[in-house]
Amino acid sequence: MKMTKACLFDLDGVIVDTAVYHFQAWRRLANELGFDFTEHQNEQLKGISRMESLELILKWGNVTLTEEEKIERATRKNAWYLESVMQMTPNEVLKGVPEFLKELRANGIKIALGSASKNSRLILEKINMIEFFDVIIDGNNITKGKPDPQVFLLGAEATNCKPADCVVFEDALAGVRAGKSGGMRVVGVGDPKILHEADFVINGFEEMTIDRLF
Ligand code: B16
Ligand code: MG
Repeated sequence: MKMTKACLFDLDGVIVDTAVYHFQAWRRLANELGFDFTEHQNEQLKGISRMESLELILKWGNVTLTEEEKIERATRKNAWYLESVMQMTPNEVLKGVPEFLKELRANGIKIALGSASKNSRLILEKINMIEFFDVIIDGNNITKGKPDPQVFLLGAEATNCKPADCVVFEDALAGVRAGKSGGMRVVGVGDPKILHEADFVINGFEEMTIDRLF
């Protein structure tokens, strides 16, 4: 029988939806550089790191920058993004998440964050969720982004659990692949057509209960 000793959660798109704030800030940056991009293109930025996102956006706009200019632009984008993050409230936590995390905790299952974001602690504080997490692994701890499994392997290790005893929750295909290649079971959160490589897909946490983990 499969055991579940730890659950590893992505942040953006799983616990809370920060994608819209990323989109607004990246768009502002693109507009400054003289071009625009669509919400559809923005989908490709989900789950990937800040610098990888910038590279893609610059490609869309056919803009070339020096390494120094890239860092300067990414820093500006992050400052705009943080203006939105500072306004976030606990109302933005996605439906059913606190209830599910309480259920995990009541059953002695460890809870870890596995996010690409370097702002994850601040976001978790703003939405009043930081207390739930036994372990936080994020963009500050990793050298390889998803689909590399590093973020989830470090999460499993920090909870003292084997990958086979962990379940990952992910909204991005790159994240589903990261979990699977790390040897974990993966629950997709969102569109089953995009996340079909997951073990199963939920629409949201209202439909998730602990018995579905085993
Ligand atoms: P930051 P996740 C990811 O969060 C976002 O989905 C992605 O759009 C963003 O570029 C990345 O974090 C880095 O964020 O600029 O705050 O370091 O889905 O891995 O929780
Ligand atoms: Mg995500």
